This record gives sequence, structure tokens and C-alpha cells, in this order.
Amino acid sequence: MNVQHKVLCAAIATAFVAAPAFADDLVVKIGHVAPISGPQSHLGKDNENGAQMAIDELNAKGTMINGQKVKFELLKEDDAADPKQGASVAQKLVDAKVNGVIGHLNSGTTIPASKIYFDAGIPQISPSATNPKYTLQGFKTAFRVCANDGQLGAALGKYAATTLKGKSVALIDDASAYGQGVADEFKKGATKAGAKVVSTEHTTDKATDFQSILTSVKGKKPDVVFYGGMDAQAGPMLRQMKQLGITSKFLGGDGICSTELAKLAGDGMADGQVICAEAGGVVKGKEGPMTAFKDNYKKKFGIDVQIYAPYVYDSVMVMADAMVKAKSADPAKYLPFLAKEEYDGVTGHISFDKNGDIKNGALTLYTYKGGNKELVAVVQ
Ligand code: ABU
Repeated sequence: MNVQHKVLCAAIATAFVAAPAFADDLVVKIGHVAPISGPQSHLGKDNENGAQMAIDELNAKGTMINGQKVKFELLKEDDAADPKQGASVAQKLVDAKVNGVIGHLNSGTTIPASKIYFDAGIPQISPSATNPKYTLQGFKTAFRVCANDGQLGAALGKYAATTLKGKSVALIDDASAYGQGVADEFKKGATKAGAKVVSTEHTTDKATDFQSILTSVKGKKPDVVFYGGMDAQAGPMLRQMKQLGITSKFLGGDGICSTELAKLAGDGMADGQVICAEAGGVVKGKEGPMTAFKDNYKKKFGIDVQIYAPYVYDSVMVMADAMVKAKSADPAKYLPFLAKEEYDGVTGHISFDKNGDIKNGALTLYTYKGGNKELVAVVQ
């Protein structure tokens, strides 16, 4: 295909996707927020793609609310994983009178933004913010479709001490709401199962040089290093561990559990050295919809899912489903229907507890072999 053909195809595709609403259509605005700039931009774009896929499908199938055809619009915002920018774009979405918000990606942005959405009465579903505090603030507008750091940390801590038989663990976190929280929960789980914490270190979610921290960790000879943070730091950390001759098992939560981690770590990652957990998962025999989603995603965007695109897709779908059931996209009218949703998505069954957390949230443990992310187990 020559360049002119490619441009023509892109223009036709854009015209199809961005078709204007007809005068009689009900326009429903869904806000989406994630870091589209900075070190986590690949994860933010993954989330945004998941939202776009859901919006395109809802429009293509001609979703109706109370007998009226709906034109869903996605208002995409970038919070750069920064709490202040997160609050600022949250206010921008409120001012734009969105009907609901999917996001944010990070706990550090989701928690402050949730107060802004709550005050405006706008339902918010985070597909990926795992700090338990998000849904413990008494905000009836806050929902989450993944498990939380309490579940992630406890499961990984137990896995480190029992399955891996780790007697000593070193903790490193990025000092974020997510990183510190998941490291604390890991510590509780590991020590309860008999492991001893021999070192605790802190970095940031912008750092790339971990030599000094790792030199100190090396002196403690830990069986397991746990990193509470994101893949953008875990990748170079693994490279630098290898340079320093640290061969400990490397564990982390969902923030490191991306497809990209293998590239970011390069040859710094030995086969089976890394174990991470995604804060969700489908049990054996029910993988069909998730597999189909991942195939469709690759066809549409030409890349693999990183972590949370399927959870974002389901978040949009469950929000739209509540609007259809409520016969209204008015936040005050569909919010009670969202709270009592029973929805079968690509990530499994979605229903919420009294706090807005997903009921029976699963975890999926992964490792990496030959640069590929491989499933270890689904834990429920
Ligand atoms: N759950 C991992 C990444 C997002 C967060 O900050 O919670």
C-alpha cells in the first residue's frame, strides 16, 4: 500500500469512528484520565485504547437509552501521573459536564480526583488504582473493577515466603500512594508467612539510577527483592541488579506487570526471576472473552495489551450498561443502577460491594520467560 492509500484509509477510518452525532442523538460524554505523557505513558495509552475500543463498539452497535440513540464521546485527558495535574483535569471534566469518568490510572491521582467527582455527583470507575483508600472515603461515586493492594500485597507476600521459600526480603518502593501501600501490604503478608524484612529503601517514580539503593540491598543478601512501583523503574532496576550481581527473585504488584517490562529490563531479567500480579484475572475455562479482547485490541491498535486495557473497556461497558438500565445518562439517575450492577465483562463478572470495590476480585500471577509474560496462576 503506498502512502496516498494509507492516508486515504486513515481518513476513512477516522470519518467512520468520529462520525458526528445526528440531531436526535443523545450525546453522552465519558471522561478518561491516565498518564499519556511521562515514564508511564505506555500504560496510560493502553488504558486510553481500552476506553476508545468500548466507545467505538457502543456507537457501532447503536446503543439506545430510553428509546433514544446514543452518541458516546470520549473526552481524553492526561494527568502525567501527577496528583496536581490529576486534580486539574478532573475539574476540567466536571466543567465539561461529563456523564461519568473512567480513571485515573494511578492511586496518587485517583484519590485526590475522587473528591472532585464526588462533590460534582459524577460516577467514577478506576480500572487500575489499587490503593484501598480510594474506595474507603465514603464517596458513593467511587468504583473500582480490579482488586486492591491489600489483596495484591498479601498474596505476593505469602507466595514469596511459602512457594518461593524466601526467608529474607528487601523492600523498595517509589514513595507513591500505590508503591508504598503495596510494599506495606507485601511486608505484612511475607512476615506473617515467616519471612524477615532485611532492608527497606525508597526511590521515586521518576528515578532511573538505583545503584546506591541496590548496593545497600546487595549487602543484605535477600532471597527476594519486592518493588512497590511501576515498570518504568522496575526495568532499569533489574538491569542494574544484574550489573551488581544480585540474582534474588524480584517481585512486584500490577504496576510492574506489563508487557513492556521485558523490554525495559532487557537482558537484566533472567527467566522466571520476576513474579508479578495483575489485580484481576479470569479463572480457567472462562478465558474466551479475554482472549478475544486481546486479539481484537491487537488488530485495532497493532500492539499487545500492557495491563489494564481490558479493565478500562469493561469499566466503560458497565457504566453504559447502568445508563441503559436506568433509562438515563443523568449521573444522579444511573448511579444507583451502577452500584447494583451485575455485569459479565471480558475481565469476568463485575458487581460492587458497599464501598464500590469489585466483589470477589481475582489476582493473576505472571512470570517472564524469553521476554514473554507467562501466566503462573489465577488466585481468587
Ligand atoms: N495499581 C498499579 C498502578 C496504579 C496505581 O497507582 O494504583
